[in-house]
Amino acid sequence: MSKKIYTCFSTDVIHDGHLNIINVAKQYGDVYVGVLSDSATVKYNKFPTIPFEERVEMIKALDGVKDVLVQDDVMYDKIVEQLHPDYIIHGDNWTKEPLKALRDNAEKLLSAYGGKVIDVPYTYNESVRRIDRKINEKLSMPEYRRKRLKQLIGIRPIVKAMEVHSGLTGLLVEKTVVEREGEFDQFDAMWLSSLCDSTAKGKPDIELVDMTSRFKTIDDIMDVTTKPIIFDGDTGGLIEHFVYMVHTLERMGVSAVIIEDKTGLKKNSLFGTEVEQTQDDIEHFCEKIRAGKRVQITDEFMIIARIESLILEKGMEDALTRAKAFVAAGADGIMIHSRKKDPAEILEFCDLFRKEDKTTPIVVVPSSFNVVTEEELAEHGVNIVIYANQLTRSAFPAMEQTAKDILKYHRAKEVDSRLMPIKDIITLIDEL
Ligand code: SPV
Ligand code: MG
Repeated sequence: MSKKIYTCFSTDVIHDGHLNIINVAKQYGDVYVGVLSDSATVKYNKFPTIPFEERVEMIKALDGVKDVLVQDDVMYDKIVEQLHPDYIIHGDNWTKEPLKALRDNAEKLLSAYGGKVIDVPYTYNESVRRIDRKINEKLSMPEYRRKRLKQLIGIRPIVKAMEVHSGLTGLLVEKTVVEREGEFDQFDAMWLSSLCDSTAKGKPDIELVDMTSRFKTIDDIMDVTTKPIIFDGDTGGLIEHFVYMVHTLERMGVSAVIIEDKTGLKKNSLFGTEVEQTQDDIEHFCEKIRAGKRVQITDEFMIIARIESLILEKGMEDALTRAKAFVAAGADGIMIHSRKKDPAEILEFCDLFRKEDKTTPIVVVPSSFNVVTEEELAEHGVNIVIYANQLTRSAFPAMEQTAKDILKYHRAKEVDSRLMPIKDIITLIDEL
């Protein structure tokens, strides 16, 4: 009986590298190719640009492929149980982090019955580079990027968004992939925080940084990334202005705007009742939502209503009444905020809201109630978790310490061991 050799493709385009793997694999026996499902792909790879069924057909049509299998998990356990391959073959990029966990997993499973892994030199020539670039460009186009947030809500147990305020922070959120205990993970989306966008400019978070400047930040980020963007629209401003904000964000390819039900001089919610903040009345805020929905062109863009009742200590009942009214006015999602350390009130809100509304996406920002896990939030019906400011808050102390130490020692040697090598910064930035 001929030997079975298995490989898994997580790609939208077949290039020289894949053909090379099949050619090498053929020499060992019958070639079986797995196609990674969407939900597994988005854990560590780019979002697929073609539907799963098309990827299956594309691989079935390849010369030398005996059969195509669906691979639902990034790891090989189920496939090995199902197919019992003699070999698993992969490009040798899986000998390095974070993909090394894949190789370790394959090796462990195969060694149980004498199977073997095969590493083939990873092909990265000009043609592969061009294909990578084309996929990236497609993913970054407004019509592809805009709809991706809704797509991700459909396939992720909880969508994870991370704060960005510059091209560099965008790149970090775009590219960071980790592996922990056999699970890969990456951020799904970017949060364009008003707090961090303002802070990066040394300005207070009071709707002072104007929209022209905020759109420029979006443009800087979009220019070097592909992931969907959720924009912190503060109060949305005057209704007459908010419609123009929606128009521009949608055209740019932003996926969602979140506006909060406050009025007058907005202050950051994390001040709570320590500063004067006024909540908008329900009908006026509904009017704003309706106006935004009226000018929206695509079905993909989302206007998410953020409720400040718990922040302003107006009570759960008020928060729920508002949620119901805002959804009825057309809001595509509800963000509920709290500055308590204990997540209890947030979870209570989610449970009560979900009793009546099973589908409207819920968004939370666990800056204060940071003990809560993504799994717990998902269990209570949360769809999007936003890490709203942690990159800024981690970068600033590191920069401050470096500044102090250079002043103290009159040279930079003492800080050098803490710094990222220039070479690594250069490789972070894509060459065109
Ligand atoms: C922001 O990040 O700007 C927010 C979230 O609006 S919070 O700071 O928690 O209010
Ligand atoms: Mg904000």
